[in-house]
Amino acid sequence: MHVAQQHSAVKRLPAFVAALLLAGACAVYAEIKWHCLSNETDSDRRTDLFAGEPATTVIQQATASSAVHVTPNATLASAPGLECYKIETAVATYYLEKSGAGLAALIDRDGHDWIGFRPEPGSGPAGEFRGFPNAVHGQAGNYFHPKNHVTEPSTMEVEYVGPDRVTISATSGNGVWASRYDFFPTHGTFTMTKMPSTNQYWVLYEGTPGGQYDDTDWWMTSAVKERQPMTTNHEGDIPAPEWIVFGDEKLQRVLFVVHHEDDEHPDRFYQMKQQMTVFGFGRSGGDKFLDFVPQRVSIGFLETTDHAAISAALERKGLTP
Ligand SMILES: [Ca+2]
Ligand SMILES: [Ca+2]
Ligand SMILES: [Ca+2]
Repeated sequence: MHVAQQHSAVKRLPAFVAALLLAGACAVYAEIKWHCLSNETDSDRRTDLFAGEPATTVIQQATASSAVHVTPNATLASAPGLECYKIETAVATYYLEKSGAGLAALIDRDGHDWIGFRPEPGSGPAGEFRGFPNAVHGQAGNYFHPKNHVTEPSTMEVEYVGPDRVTISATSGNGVWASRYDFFPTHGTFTMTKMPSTNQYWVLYEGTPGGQYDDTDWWMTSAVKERQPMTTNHEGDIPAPEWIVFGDEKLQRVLFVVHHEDDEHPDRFYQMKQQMTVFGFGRSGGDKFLDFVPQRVSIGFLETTDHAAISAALERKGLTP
């Protein structure tokens, strides 16, 4: 009996050691995760403003999930009857409306839709005008705008699906315009890839900062470092780097729009009927100025409202020169 007990204890020993090692490994992992989630310094936070880094990186590795996930046939309650690609990341959910080939919704981590497209004819800035990039308007067609009664159809195709990128292309029904959407863990990038030599385009953000338009919503650019109210327009070119952010006084978050290629063309902002933003790269009045391809404009969220932190984050991600 005594011998048998000894033998049994010896047999159990490896399991006991394994349990100790496992407990130790868990403790180390928990410590690493705790450090990432809770113990980062202000400096760390400043350098990781695309929410979720590095904490989310740890979580994502732990759950082995993709950083960018696409659902090919999604519907959007605010745009009934229209089919969308739904692209989900840790910081944003994008709804890319298929027939118009434009973003109909851009939803932050708290559920606020910063675009708020609605297709009802006649809704104007309260719905049908909203979207991104709304790039081709009244020149060789109306394309790359979520489908309203003016938008003409495009065809879209998923070109690539990987854990860190989803790429979807779009071709206008008349065949003369083409574009591409790349969705990354931290932002989305629209690229105009084909255009007629006789026309020009713009790239617009027409939407609802923080989920709805408020007079207290605000904007800043790379050059305008203090918050400007919605009632203040922006006229003229944004000097390099070309970016603008929009904020909502209730949120410690901005939506950014970055034009990767600097130019001297005007970049205009105004609010329309206190219902949506109208911002355009390559826009003055109703005139369009973007005159070559490829050109890229990225859009996404940053979990800060600090000008210097925004500037540093966009530069670090390679979105600005
Ligand atoms: Ca708002
Ligand atoms: Ca410029
Ligand atoms: Ca410009």
